[in-house]
Amino acid sequence: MAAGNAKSPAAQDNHKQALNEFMLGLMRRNPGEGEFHQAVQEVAMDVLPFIADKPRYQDLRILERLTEPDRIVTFRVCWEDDSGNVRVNRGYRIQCSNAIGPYKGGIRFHPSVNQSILKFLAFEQTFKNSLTGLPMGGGKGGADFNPKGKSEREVMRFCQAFMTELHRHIGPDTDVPAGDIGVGAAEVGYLFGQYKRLEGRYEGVLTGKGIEFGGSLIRSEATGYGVGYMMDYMLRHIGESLDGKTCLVSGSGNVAQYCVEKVNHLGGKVVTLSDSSGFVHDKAGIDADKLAWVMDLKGVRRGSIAEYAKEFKADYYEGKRPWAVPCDLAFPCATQNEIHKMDAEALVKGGCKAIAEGANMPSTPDAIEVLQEAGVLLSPSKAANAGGVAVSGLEMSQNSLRMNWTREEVDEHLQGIMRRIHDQCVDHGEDKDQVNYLRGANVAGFVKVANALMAQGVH
Ligand code: NDP
Ligand code: 2IT
Repeated sequence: MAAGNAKSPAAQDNHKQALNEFMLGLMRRNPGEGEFHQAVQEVAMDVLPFIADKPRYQDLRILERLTEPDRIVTFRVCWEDDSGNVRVNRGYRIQCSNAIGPYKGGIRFHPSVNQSILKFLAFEQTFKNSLTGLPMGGGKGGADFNPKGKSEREVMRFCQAFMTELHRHIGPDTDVPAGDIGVGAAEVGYLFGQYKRLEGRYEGVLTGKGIEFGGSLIRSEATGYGVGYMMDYMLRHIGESLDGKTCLVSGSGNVAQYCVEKVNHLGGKVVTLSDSSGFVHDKAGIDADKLAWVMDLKGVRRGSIAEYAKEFKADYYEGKRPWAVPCDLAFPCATQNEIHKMDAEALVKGGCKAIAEGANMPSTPDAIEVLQEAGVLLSPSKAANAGGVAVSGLEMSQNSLRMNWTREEVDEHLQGIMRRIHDQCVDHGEDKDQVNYLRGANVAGFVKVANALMAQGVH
């Protein structure tokens, strides 16, 4: 099925005007929320032309409704550090849409967290979750808490204080949070413990839990593995494979680590990793042993990626991103807006042919334009990193069934879900000679949520 966009210059002018009007209204209603504007514009660019000849979507104001979150909760998180000082942070939960299932999405602890960033993430999550085919709505939460330099007990006390307010807004059939930047298995454990203490119920209210208390096998690996599978399907679609390809990965946290593992498994060679201090370039490739060392560095010792360069005699570039290193494929897995226009130009110059986004919204609009003009295949985050939330959905299923599936069963489901996401992108994004994965993901993600909203009456 083609997206059915009218391509005449007059139709394109109309689409441009509709987009401008829509964005002006959105920006007026949401001043100072740059990341939210960016995420909405990326979706509206594809969805407005798609609904141009579908008056029901317009009359029922579906896109307007989806860009106004169902609700936003903000709250004070007050806790004591190890020296007995009282600390105050701001917590959030943004419930964007529960049209197709309970709100679902991660929790981010990072000093940069604000309402704009969480609104963009909750909005994106709504379409991503729709693409998985599982019954999950979209939400996101977090706090401007910086876990860096905090002791384990401080992190625990912060999680307990955060959940002391959050618990009244979530539940296994209302809103099911998980991890994101700064929130991994340890934090999910502390959050779960506090929820259970407050509610007195043992239920699947969070995903990414430890295997011993209701977690799913492969959840930790799922986002990074899914990114690898998506790239594999994109390459297969054009008759190629990852075998022998030189790959750039940014970030060195959960998503980056398991992306490297899967790329290695599929025959690619990863030569970079990064963090907030800079990036390392290891021409010899980051093999399984080096990756195990990185997992310990980041997951246990909470150190800087600069240490990798010393340990393995690799090059280290302080304060820089890896995109100027020549490559075949790139996997941004750190954070939003980490590929700027200049980075995109460097990627094109360096020979990059395809990108699968592990991080949420890692490419700026300028960068996307450069990449698309150069014909680089670009799987956007809402498609490429959906494996994480997909296995979260499978964790919810297993909790409801009160049973656990094997690694093989979960991985098989994950591969099937990523393949179906790929195929939906092709269905809605196939152009003459190339798949526009951005449009495919935006339109496919939108249609299901929009139809559910329409069926449920005006609200
Ligand atoms: P982690 O906290 O495990 O790792 C984050 C990584 O990104 C670290 O290497 C961190 O560096 C780096 N980073 C974070 N913020 C910045 C910044 N402002 N500038 C430069 N580097 C930065 O998080 P995840 O791996 O879980 O998340 C990475 C991305 O993937 C995020 O965009 C997240 O939203 C997305 N994602 C995560 C999913 C999941 O299941 N965890 C699912 C889908 C998407 P440092 O170590 O120095 O802090
Ligand atoms: O951005 C994301 O998809 C996540 N952080 C995972 C969300 C989830 O509920 O597993």
